[in-house]
Amino acid sequence: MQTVKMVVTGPFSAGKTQFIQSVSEIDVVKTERKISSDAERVKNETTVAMDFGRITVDDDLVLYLFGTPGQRRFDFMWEILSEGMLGFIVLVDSVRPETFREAKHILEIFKSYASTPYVIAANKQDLPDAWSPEDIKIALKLEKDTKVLSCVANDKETVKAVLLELLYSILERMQGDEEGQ
Ligand SMILES: Nc1nc2c(ncn2[C@@H]2O[C@H](COP(=O)(O)OP(=O)(O)O)[C@@H](O)[C@H]2O)c(=O)[nH]1
Ligand SMILES: [Mg+2]
Repeated sequence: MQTVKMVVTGPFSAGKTQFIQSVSEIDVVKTERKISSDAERVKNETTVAMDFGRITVDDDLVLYLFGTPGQRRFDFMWEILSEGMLGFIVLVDSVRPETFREAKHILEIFKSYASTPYVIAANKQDLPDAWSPEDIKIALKLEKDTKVLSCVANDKETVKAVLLELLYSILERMQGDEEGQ
């Protein structure tokens, strides 16, 4: 049995908790707390430590998903959560371009932790104001070969598609490493 650890990160309210909840076969271990102040306009709960979910791909492959807290004041958790990850997903809130800079910053930080494969998920594509994955790729100044995938976090199929793309990249990397030896 092979287990693969993936981290799901991205700005506050991008949809990380929803993303993990949609596909996890166990009840997501959430660590949400009520929040007050201006953030309340967006939502009134936030993830303070992490979300944890599991998805069985087949008899010999299980994915473990770790969702990060999105707010800077909890970012001391990020490096701890990234330990042992084989890949990561940066969720972008496609309807809030004012968060794109933060998404890019988070991407750079996770790249610095480990040189694993990653994908970008352009989330909330069901909403009319959503920026397209192509436009997000340009706005975030991503490299040409970076995968930017369309996603709706409450739609299990799109979440699975994102996870599979990352899994392919991870498997490709592993094969490349083997050939290089
Ligand atoms: N319409 C729409 N709403 C979403 C989507 N993903 C998340 N949301 C909503 O956005 C808000 C923030 O999601 P949450 O998972 O708590 O974000 P987190 O802070 O990244 O964990 C919640 O109200 C979700 O229901 C999506 O793909 N489409
Ligand atoms: Mg959350």
